[in-house]
Amino acid sequence: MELTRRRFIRIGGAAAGAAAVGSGLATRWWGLDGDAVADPGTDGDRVVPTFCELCFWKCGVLAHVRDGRVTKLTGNPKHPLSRGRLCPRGTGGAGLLYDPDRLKRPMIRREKRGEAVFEEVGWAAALDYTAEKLMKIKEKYGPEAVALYSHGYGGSWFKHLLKAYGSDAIAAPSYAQCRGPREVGWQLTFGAGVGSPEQLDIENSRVLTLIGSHLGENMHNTQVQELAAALDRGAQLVVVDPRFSTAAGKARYWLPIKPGTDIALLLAWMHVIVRDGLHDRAYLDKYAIGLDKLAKHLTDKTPEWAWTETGIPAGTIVETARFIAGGRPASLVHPGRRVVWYGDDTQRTRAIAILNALLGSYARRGGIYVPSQMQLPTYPYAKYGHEPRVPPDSPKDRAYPLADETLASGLCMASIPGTAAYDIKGWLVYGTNLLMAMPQPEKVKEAIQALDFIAVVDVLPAEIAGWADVVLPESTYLERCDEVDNPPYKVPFAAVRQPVVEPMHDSKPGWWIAREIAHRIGLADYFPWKDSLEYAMHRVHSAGISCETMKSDGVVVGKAQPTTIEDGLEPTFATPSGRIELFSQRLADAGFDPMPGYTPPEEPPAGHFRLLFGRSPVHTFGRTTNNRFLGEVASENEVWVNADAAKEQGVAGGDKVVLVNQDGARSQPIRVKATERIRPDCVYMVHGFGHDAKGLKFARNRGADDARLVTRIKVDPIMGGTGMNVNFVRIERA
Ligand SMILES: Nc1nc2c(c(=O)[nH]1)N[C@H]1C(S)=C(S)[C@@H](COP(=O)(O)OP(=O)(O)OC[C@H]3O[C@@H](n4cnc5c(=O)[nH]c(N)nc54)[C@H](O)[C@@H]3O)O[C@H]1N2
Ligand SMILES: Nc1nc2c(c(=O)[nH]1)N[C@H]1C(S)=C(S)[C@@H](COP(=O)(O)OP(=O)(O)OC[C@H]3O[C@@H](n4cnc5c(=O)[nH]c(N)nc54)[C@H](O)[C@@H]3O)O[C@H]1N2
Ligand code: SF4
Ligand SMILES: [Mo]
Repeated sequence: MELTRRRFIRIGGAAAGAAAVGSGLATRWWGLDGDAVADPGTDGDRVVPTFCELCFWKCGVLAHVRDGRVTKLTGNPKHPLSRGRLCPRGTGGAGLLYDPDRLKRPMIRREKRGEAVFEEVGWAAALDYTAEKLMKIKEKYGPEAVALYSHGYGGSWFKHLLKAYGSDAIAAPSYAQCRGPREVGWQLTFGAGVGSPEQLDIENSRVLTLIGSHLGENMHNTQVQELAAALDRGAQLVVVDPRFSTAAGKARYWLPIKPGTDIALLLAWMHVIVRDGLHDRAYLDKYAIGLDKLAKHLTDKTPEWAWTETGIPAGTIVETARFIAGGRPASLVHPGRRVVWYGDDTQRTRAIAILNALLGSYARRGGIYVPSQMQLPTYPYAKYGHEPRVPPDSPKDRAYPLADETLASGLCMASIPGTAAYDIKGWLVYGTNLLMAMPQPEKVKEAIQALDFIAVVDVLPAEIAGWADVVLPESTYLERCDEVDNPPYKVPFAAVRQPVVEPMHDSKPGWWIAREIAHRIGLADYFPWKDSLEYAMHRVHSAGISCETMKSDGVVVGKAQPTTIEDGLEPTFATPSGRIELFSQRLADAGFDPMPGYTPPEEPPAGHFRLLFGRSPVHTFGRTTNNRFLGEVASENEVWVNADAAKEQGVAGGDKVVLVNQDGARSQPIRVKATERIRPDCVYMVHGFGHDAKGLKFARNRGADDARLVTRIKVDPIMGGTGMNVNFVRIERA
């Protein structure tokens, strides 16, 4: 069967979201509509419902098992996030379970930190060692000197452990290196964050505008399914991206914007909408404040002005502004997810929020919905005994009072002695590969070298594990039960992760590891349950949900609540004024622009390109690039270079090059993709390749790592997010 490029990038209709239902593991990949290999024939298998951990979306999975082996993974039709389908990554989850490179036994470091020389030890020795180190730090510096970095759903046990121990220094790169600015931008405007899953009613949108956010490559399952459904129903897309993304291929308008100038475009769109009276006046009168001030602020933000900044012709700006307004209130401007781009990111997402407000799309069908959540009582364990101390996550004399979570970058810097309010001396790292996820990886290494202790809980020998003093091998999501999942969503629901097969090797589930540590440091009262399934079922039962149904269905969906004005919801806004704040007094009081302003980005130096990066539909960061199933589909990244620019540089498609950034940082060799699909002033690559960890035998030395080129950041002054699209590279032949 022939796989054409056209079919591969197709995201319409049934091809979206990996139509893997009823097919084998490696069959019917996203975009393929025939079986590539014979169906393994899994009729009669035992089926265990659980939820996915190949990314952080947590789709419901039906895991098929025969003779103790997982035979295939399909989407749970009852689960509202999967709706019967998984994305390609979720379908390939068994590639993680059966990864021959998995961490198999606990290990203790035997040579210098970072040299990755370890001795395998038993669990008792590894846990005793961890407990001893934690107690030493507590005695010497106090418990708040230990930080936890935690990403992924199994991290809840370690968060609980650290709070019980006495520290609130808990962070993930998914905030200050990802969603943070948009949460703050949204809170300042609507009084509530965007949340994850994003509270966006994409399936009912008439016009969907994407600023960057490359849905279809960014493969969060439900969003992509909803996008496909909306397109099938005739919804129109406006895509603003310097690169012709997969979504751009489906769009009515593609605006190849000059990187870093989006605020100018957003202001000009708002200028046209307000000038021409295309905004939802009745809605704004009822729910918003500050329209007069905004209108005044927009007076000189004309399409002609924005043209010179963005490279988008004034006529196109006017036309698209009218087009977007024409779809209101079911006209949704997506807030994005990885929004840490240029350091003005809170203001850019504020601009997106304000534009949505002008369209009247908040709390509207086809716009932004107001979620509901299934309430589950907490398990009755001991109350945390300590007075919380503010984590030292911002440089000494500079605070980010509007940040609503702790900054991973801040905790990292606070580990370099003498730079913060107090020094961090110990790290617990759960499910985050900080050396690829954090900007300025050399600083991360400096921070690690200054620590008294670092423990890593992971499933794979990722780069970060190589820097650990003790490595604690966790069982994968298919071998364990975690906390119940009950996120705010369109419908209230609760889902359980159940062990599908026995833990392989000498790995242990996170709940067990955390509890064993707790028992060794006098915190047994905080872990009174027998195991995590008993814990989860206690919570489910005390919410009045049948444990039997939960176990057999994997998910229980509650009664739908009104989520939009159309359903009878009367929205409220937890802002100081109780209204949508087009003008933010809070920002003004904190010394920031109360309405978004525009500052032009820096130009690339001669011979340089701005470095942009994004996602592959078949991988999640670097966490799946060692997965053989997924590696079969994509095993290395390429650098996208505009075809004319490539010619000027004397390189052609397929050539291997090295990218060298403004500070002299060099990438690994990477193949060129010469294409018309990107502007000539930037280059683009997928994040997550270019592993150098010895133990990742499949992924090692395949493609290049963008993180090592992010030696420069621009910090968002409002909430401390690390803008990372501010590095420039030149192209050298490899
Ligand atoms: N398959 C897959 N899906 C994922 C993930 C994954 O690892 N794999 N990760 C998930 C997570 S945690 C996140 S945060 C999201 C990230 O996904 P997104 O939030 O969609 O990420 P972005 O960085 O916004 O999007 C990258 C796109 O922005 C464009 N871009 C770069 N600079 C600019 C600019 O200045 N202006 C404009 N308008 N566009 C620009 C790039 O060309 C690229 O198409 O994806 C999620 N979904
Ligand atoms: N340069 C650059 N930096 C980035 C980004 C980028 O695009 N470019 N993206 C940013 C974004 S949007 C985000 S959200 C962050 C994400 O950054 P991270 O949170 O670091 O995510 P991953 O890279 O997926 O790291 C996951 C680690 O968890 C391990 N793991 C996987 N499953 C399990 C499990 O079940 N248990 C345990 N204990 N470990 C597990 C993996 O082996 C891997 O070591 O990175 C940010 N940093
Ligand atoms: S979006 Fe894909 S990888 Fe993420 S949870 Fe869902 S199926 Fe798993
Ligand atoms: Mo993210």
